[in-house]
Amino acid sequence: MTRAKLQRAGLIGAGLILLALLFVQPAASLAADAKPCPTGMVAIPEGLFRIGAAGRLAEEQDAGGVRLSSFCLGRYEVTNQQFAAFVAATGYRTVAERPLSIDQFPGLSPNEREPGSLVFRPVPGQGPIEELSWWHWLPGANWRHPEGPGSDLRGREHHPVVHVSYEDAQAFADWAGASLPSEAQWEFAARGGLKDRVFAWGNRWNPHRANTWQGPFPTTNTGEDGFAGLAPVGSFAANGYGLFDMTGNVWEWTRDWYSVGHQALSDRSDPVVSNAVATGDPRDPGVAKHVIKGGSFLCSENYCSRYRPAAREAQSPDTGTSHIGFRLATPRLASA
Ligand SMILES: [Ca+2]
Repeated sequence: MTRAKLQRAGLIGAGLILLALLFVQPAASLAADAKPCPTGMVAIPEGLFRIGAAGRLAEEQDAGGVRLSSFCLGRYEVTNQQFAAFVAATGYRTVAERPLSIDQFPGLSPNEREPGSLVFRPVPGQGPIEELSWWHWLPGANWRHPEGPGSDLRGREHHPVVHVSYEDAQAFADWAGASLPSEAQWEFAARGGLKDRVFAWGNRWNPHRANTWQGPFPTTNTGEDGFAGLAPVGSFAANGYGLFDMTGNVWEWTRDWYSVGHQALSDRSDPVVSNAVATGDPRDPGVAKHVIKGGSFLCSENYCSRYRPAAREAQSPDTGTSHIGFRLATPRLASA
């Protein structure tokens, strides 16, 4: 082990101990034969699985065998309380809190370059609904003010942090001495030990197993699952690996760059698509995007239904929204 690795191992310990103190529920003990994961993380066993799903959405196709080494994954999505600790310790300012660059956006007026983020608003039920018309650029919206100026985090300490870009999530992970999971790690973990099932718990949809949208999207969320918006992490049952909110609540950033299908991952060990693919999202050519996983409280049966482990979306790395967060991963530490 190199000095750099030793230093990093020390950071992992310090950062994750701090995180452990902030978790809202105690971690379950690991199996007796498992090498330890940091407190607040779950040991995911090594395994071979078929990534993606045949016969569903185009971007999920070309499911192939992927082999993974054992790793550790955050039991919960990173919360506002945890992100606040990071900001307090580092003075970090998120992308949504910075003005848009005049170099990158020379055509915008100073007012239009104000810091802000994308916020979801339900659409009135009358008349035709334009695709994505439920997203609104809101100056002043950021992780501290999820619905813009006037909103705050009171009572939301244990909600997942939102309005975080990929860069913000990566900065938090660096501070914690961890990383973001790869798409393959995330999907394997979301399956919870089940093989080729549609959902994280089996093949039958159950709105009471996760924070999703009930009712016709984007007009009416009935809140049948108990939450019309975000839920505190861990509000729904864990999957087979003891992981919470791998279905819904917030989408979660992964390290992989997005392209349609899984050709780049099939028949590989511990794969990650680490090269930006500017043509990866045919809906938005020229923009390289990261894979996000798990769906959110906005995913519904009638519109998105991307709350399945195999489902995926593409997200521009500089763009956080009110329904994207993340969780941490680390390599499985060797036993002492
Ligand atoms: Ca989630």
